[in-house]
Amino acid sequence: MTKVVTLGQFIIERQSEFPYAKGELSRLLRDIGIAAKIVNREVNKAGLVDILGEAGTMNVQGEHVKKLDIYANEQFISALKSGGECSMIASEENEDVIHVNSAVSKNAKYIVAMDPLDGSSNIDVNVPIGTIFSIYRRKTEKGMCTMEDVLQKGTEQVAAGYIIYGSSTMLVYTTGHGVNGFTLDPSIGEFCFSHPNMKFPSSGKIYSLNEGNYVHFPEGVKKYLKYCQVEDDETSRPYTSRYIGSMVADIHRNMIKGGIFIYPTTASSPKGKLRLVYECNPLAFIVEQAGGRATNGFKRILDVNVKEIHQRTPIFIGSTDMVEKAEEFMRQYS
Ligand code: AHM
Ligand code: MG
Repeated sequence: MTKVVTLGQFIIERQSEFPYAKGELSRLLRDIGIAAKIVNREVNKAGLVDILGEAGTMNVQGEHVKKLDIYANEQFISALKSGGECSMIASEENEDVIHVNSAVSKNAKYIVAMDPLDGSSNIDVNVPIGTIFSIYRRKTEKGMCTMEDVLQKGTEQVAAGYIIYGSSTMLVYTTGHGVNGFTLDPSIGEFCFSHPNMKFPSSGKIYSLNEGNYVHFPEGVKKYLKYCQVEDDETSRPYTSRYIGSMVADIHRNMIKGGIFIYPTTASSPKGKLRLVYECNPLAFIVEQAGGRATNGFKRILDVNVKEIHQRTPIFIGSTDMVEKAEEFMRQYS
């Protein structure tokens, strides 16, 4: 009989691989796993809002129904606060950083940046959504954290991961020693080790970007898109277009099948739409750890200087050969 390894067991077995290996990072990952299960339970019920009440209104029991992204934010923050290993949190849902001031946490060694529920436009339509998280070791020794602790480059991440709430729910993470994936078995309520040592295919046939923005794309992206659509037997073109509109789901699919995801600058988002600290850096870390590539079209995402927590960036991420090809077009035309 195959032995089932749960996320908790796996984290303990691999603890020696973690930087500083003192157990704190293991506990932090475990806390994130617990919050993910609670959020998953609510995400699965999202279709019942008509019965239970629309988000932002009262449900039939007269209780206030929270929007799912607010609910997810609260669950992750509460798990991180009570876990005691995180001293500061940056979240897409909060304008400012959150200092965890409890006696146990204020000297904790780790900072977490997160997008608690990414793909918000898909929440109400039963399409995969995700959670993205990034973990840094704080720079200051103890006491209240400063902005220096959170404004670290992507290269300084000690761990990063995502949860995809899809046809099944998965948690995928890295601590800089490859990428491993766990699938939630709802019957036992555990994330079970299912995708060992995930690898991004070096080339692929899928391109994912919002083509509706075509007229506003930089010239390099327009030319790359045309390249993807031209017939060529040797490189199996034309490629296939797949765009879910949930970055986690688009990148997860591409990691399994091979492909590129692009969110470039556009006329309405001249700095790009996606956020560096809690969307692009963690996904870039995971993708690089799986053998893929992530740049802003010219420069490695993980090397971009971080000036503020909600900073935006264009992103080209996925199979190395495809991202390099897109960069060639960017260098030539943009
Ligand atoms: P969100 O954080 O408000 O959900 O926005 C991020 C999402 C990504 O998951 C997705 O790739 C992108 O926005 C889709 O944007 P668009 O609708 O402009 O294509
Ligand atoms: Mg988001």
